[in-house]
Amino acid sequence: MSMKSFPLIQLTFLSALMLIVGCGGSSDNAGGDDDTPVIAFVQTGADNDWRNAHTVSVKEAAADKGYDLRFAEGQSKQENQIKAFSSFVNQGVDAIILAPIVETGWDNVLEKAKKRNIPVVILDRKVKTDDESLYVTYIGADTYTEGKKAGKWLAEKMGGQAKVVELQGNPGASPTINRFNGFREAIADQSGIEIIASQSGEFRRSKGKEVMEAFLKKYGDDIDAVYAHNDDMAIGAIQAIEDAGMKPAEDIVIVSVDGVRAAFEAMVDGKLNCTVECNPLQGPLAMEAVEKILSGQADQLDKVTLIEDSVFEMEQAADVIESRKY
Ligand code: GYE
Repeated sequence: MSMKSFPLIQLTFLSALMLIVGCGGSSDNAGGDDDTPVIAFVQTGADNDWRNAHTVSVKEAAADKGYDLRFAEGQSKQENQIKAFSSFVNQGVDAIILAPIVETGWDNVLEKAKKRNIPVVILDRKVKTDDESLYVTYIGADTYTEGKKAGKWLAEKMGGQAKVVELQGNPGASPTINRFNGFREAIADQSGIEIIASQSGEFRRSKGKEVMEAFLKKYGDDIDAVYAHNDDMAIGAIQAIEDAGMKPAEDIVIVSVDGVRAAFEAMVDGKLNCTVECNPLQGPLAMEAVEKILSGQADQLDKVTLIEDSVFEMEQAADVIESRKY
């Protein structure tokens, strides 16, 4: 069901929306009458290296399948994502892939898509809904296990004794919630590991730096370790630690999540101790799911697909950095 008609008024609204939310890659055949499937992707934003690699992966995988991809990103605001999602429903696209910024608040738009028989794939972050039939499948990283791996690694590294500060991701986002809880589960039996402060750095480098500066002002030398929910915030924290005249990875041990290239570079430079991988190259899996759905084989898809990842330490970084794909 490619788009057969595309009223000018909608096109104008869409163009305006795309300007507002900074979208790219609108389809050339909007309103065209070939049979190319039209797939919409509603991304969270473009806040960090992981997110940008994720966007590229989805766009490339869509191109590989020969799909016409319409892209919108919410500039980290759910409100923008909801508007873009609704607009894609109104356009009657063939499927929508949603990477939801936060877990809750999606039922209305998902119901709207269901009423129009537009299948939805939830990618990367989870949604919380009482009605699981509102989406076909969820594909993403096992972010709870990532948090556990970070906690386990840190407890071992610190010999069970450390005062830890935590840089959380966006409030309400599934990886934030899972990395928060998974880490706590891993250190539950470690009475010597104490989380002395925990605040959101919004998964951003600049915000990670800002929050770490405040932590350093307040707790100074008491801080033994940083747990950052992503690498970009860890890199911001590294800058703050250096600005405070301390040595990252030596005076303060740092563990984060994602495994982006900049984290490997920081490890090679001896400034980051460990990163728990979270693979953003999810485009091919997403497009395989879309292909199954469009060919009437949605029932073959698992409701949940979790991607397993590895842990990388500073000592291995130089050997593996060249093989990193993001
Ligand atoms: O770790 C972070 C991004 O949702 C798993 O979101 C993803 C996270 C990733 O902003 O860097």
